Amino acid sequence: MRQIYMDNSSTSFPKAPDLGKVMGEHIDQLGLNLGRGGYSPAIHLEQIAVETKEKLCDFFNGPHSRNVIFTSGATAGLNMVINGLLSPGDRVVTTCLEHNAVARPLHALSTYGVQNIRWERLPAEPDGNLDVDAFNKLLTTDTKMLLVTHASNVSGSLVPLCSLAKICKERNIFFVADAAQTAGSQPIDMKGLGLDGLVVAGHKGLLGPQGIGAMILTDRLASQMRPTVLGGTGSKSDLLDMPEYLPDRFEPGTLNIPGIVGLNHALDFLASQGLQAIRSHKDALARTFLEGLSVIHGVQSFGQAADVPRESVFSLVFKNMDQAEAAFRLERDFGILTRSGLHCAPLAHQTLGTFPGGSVRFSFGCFTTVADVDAALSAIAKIAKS
Ligand code: ALA
Repeated sequence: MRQIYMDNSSTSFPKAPDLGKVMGEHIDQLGLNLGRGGYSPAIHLEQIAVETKEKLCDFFNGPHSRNVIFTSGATAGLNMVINGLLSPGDRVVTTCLEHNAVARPLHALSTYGVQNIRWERLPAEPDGNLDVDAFNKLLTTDTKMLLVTHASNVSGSLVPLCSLAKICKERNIFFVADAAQTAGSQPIDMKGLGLDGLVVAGHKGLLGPQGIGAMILTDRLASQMRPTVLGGTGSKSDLLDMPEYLPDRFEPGTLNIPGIVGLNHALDFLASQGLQAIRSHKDALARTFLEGLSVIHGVQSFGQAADVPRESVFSLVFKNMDQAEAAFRLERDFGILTRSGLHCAPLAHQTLGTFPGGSVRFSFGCFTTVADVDAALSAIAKIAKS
């Protein structure tokens, strides 16, 4: 039986062609540290790291390559922004679609300890649509930051960054987007949108390896953030304080250099394909999937329609069946790999009305084919009928 991978929201698979080969060659031939030794191979590695940052900066139209900070992934970047920016008494606003990478640190700050941080969430419609007017009311001038997911990892709904950015700018509120689901899949223009911060994972739409991600900060946001992980940077080593300048201020310790080399390679592959072509392909898959679903009984789907811009991530609830059982049968009988449950996003499931049972999530990647989608539809119909 052919295996069909439909869990690209967890991590993309396959990755950029030859990713493993490129990373393996790096480890075997040049697996040194960077920012430490002054010898030429280390300087060469430094150039690869800077080049990777330049590619990320271009890709997202960020402020400057030095404002790109490597992280271990989106969760680390989001924690660094949340814990580094917020101070006692601050107010922070998010959507109610957030992943636990945002919800758990904010819950901890607003519930435990002496931080007295106020966290408010904008409710959304069950289809994931947000009411921008309601945001307008919630974003009072005492709000320090608006932190939103760019797309729900449960329903695929996109959050309208453009309208929200305008309100934040008018009120001098830091605006940060969690692009774990959309980097490499949707166009993101940091400068055009006026985003202060963008957090991305390297291992999803960017087609790189796990363990590498980035946060891109404007100087304005970075200057207000405390580093939350402190240590050696190979720079200003005479000081016990962290360096003031970027990226060193937020990049202590040995970086994931094989991950950086892999991400660099993956960014070249993405550039060779073109983001627009990837987007059109995924949009076509989404239309096929949603059209097919509309004639299948016994299964409910959530999220926006195919004619509305969205991510190609879909949550289904099989009626009269445990969702984990449905996912199990999808794999056992049809070779289709999905993710069932709450997808680390209980707030989003509460919004959709699928809490605590969860859903079966199908998430397409740039290598998913129309034949894969047809096979999924046929499997869903058979399971829903049984
Ligand atoms: N956040 C990832 C997901 O949605 C892991 O599955």
